[in-house]
This record gives sequence, C-alpha cells and structure tokens, in this order.
Amino acid sequence: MSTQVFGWSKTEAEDSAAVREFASDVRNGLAKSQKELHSKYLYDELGSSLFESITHLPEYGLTRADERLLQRHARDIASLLPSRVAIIELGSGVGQKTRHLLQAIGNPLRYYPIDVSADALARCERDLADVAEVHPLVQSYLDGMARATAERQPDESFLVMFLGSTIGNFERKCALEFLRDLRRALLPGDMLLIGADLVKDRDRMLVAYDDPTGVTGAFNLNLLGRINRELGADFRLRDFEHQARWNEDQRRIEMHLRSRVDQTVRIAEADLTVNFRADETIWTESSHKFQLSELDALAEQTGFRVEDQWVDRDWPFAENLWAVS
Ligand code: AVI
Repeated sequence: MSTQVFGWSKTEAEDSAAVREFASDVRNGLAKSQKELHSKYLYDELGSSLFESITHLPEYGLTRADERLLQRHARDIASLLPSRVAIIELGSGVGQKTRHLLQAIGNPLRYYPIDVSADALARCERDLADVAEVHPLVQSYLDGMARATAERQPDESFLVMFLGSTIGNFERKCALEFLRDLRRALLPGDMLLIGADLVKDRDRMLVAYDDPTGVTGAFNLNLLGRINRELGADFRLRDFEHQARWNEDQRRIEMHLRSRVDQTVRIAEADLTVNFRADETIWTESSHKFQLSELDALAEQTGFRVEDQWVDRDWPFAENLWAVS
C-alpha cells in the first residue's frame, strides 16, 4: 500500500491535491449567501480555448487594444528600459502580444513566461525562440517571480509584464496587495508594464461580456460543465443562463450564472447537495474597469513611480510603465 503511495508520480499526487482544493473551494463558494465560484476555475482546456475565441469577438476590443499599443509603442517602451534587462511575463499564455517588445529590445534577451498552462508555454517557447531565450515556468505568479528573479545576473534589471487587464480580475483590495507583493519581489531599477481596461460607455462594456454569438456565455457555463467532469456533479447546464451586469459603484462587470428554475444539484466529490431558487445566481467573475487617475494612485500606493502611459483611442485601454520607486 505504502509502496503504491510512494510509487505515485508527482503529477498524480499534485492532480489529486488540485481536485481536493477545487472541491473545497466549490463547497465554500456555494455555501455563501451570494453563491460564488472563483474565476480561476473558468480556465480548464475548454475554458482557455473559449477565452481565446472571446479575444477575436468584434464586441471584445480589449485584447486588440492591448496588442495595438504594444505594437505601436514597442520602441518607446524599449527606449525607457534599463540597458541590461530580462523579461518576466505573468500569465503569458502563448506570448503572442509580447513578440513586438522582445523584437524591439533585441537579443540576447532572457524571457521568463509564467502561466498555469503547460501547453500554452510549450507553444510560447516554440513561437518566440527566434526573438529571445525562453525559460517557461508553469507556476503561480509569485512563485514564478521568485524562481525567475533568483537568476538575476550582476547589473541586470527585470521588466515584469502584466498585460491584458488581468489586474481587473482581482478585487480592488487584492489588486493592491498583489502589486505590493510584486514590488517586494523587485529591486530599484526594475520596472512593471501593466495593462488596464478603462471605464467606457456602459452598453459597450456590457456587450463585450454578453456577446450575441454566445461565446462568453459558453465560457461562463463551461465552469459548471467542468464541475460535472472533474467533481462528479450533475449540473444541468440548460437550466442556467449567463448574465453580465455593470456594477456602477464598484466600476466592474460581473459575470453570473442565473438558475432558471428551482433546482437541486449534487456534487459528489465535494460531498455537497446545493439548492438553487429560480433567479438565484452564482457570481463567477469580476472585471474591474479603471480611471486614468486611479492608475497613477495605484502605482503610488504600491511602491511604484509612473514612467509613462499609452492609451488606445478606439478602445479605451491604458498600457502603463511603472518603475520601482
Ligand atoms: C482575462 N480577463 C482580463 C478577461 C476580462 O476581460 O476580464 C476575462 C474575460 N471574461 C469574460 N470575457 C473575458
């Protein structure tokens, strides 16, 4: 028995720890009076490819604005960086948007993409090998940061990239704490390039998260499908519907899954039976939107100094270059 346990590959042990953590998060989230599920669980293999499709939707301009800014201003950004620099990217995915900047900086350049998806990192390593020496890290953001910065060379600085307004998916208080943690992992001379989606016309924001093609709806509903697949639950996906709401006070889009009927769901691996009333929702994601002035304050509150900022005209989105102060 014990031989078998010790004979487990690390991956199997890690997998079962991940299932236990998922089950425990689902149990805790669905016990709250406003039921919720953490947005990180939206990104299994199917969820990640649905998100990739979202980035091509005509209604979702965020990713294109981010990439436009990086392409147009790659040389401006490169000119503001320290002469000896290595790059860390948090949540790189396949790293497509980063190519422009890596090219503008020129070789030789070490690039540490950090992501939870090993498949995305394998593609990233293959696709960017011509513009950088790629060191993929399948880790959480802060663990990956620690690994990458441990390889700092004498007189070298780091540029950390945090693109795509992923910071908007943190609660505002958690965003502050996260940026402070990030700052603590850096040294004077290091920089942060952070993308943030700006507050814009309400209907434009809402349709970006509730597209008529239904891709964002499928992305959201897949979370229940994932719970069925991984935790042996019996959610009937057709008895739930996707909702996007604009929360004016918090300046955020919220994604919810609304129960169409009174119903009971069993989640075997979480040893949980949950009742839903018709109209009750599960809150699955927040996407905070920012004012320009708020971004400057955020830099100051977290130990950074604003170096420069570029804003897209077609889809209000800001790329911000901050230095460690
Ligand atoms: C990854 N993140 C910045 C996206 C966003 O816009 O908040 C996730 C997303 N959710 C629905 N559509 C896109």
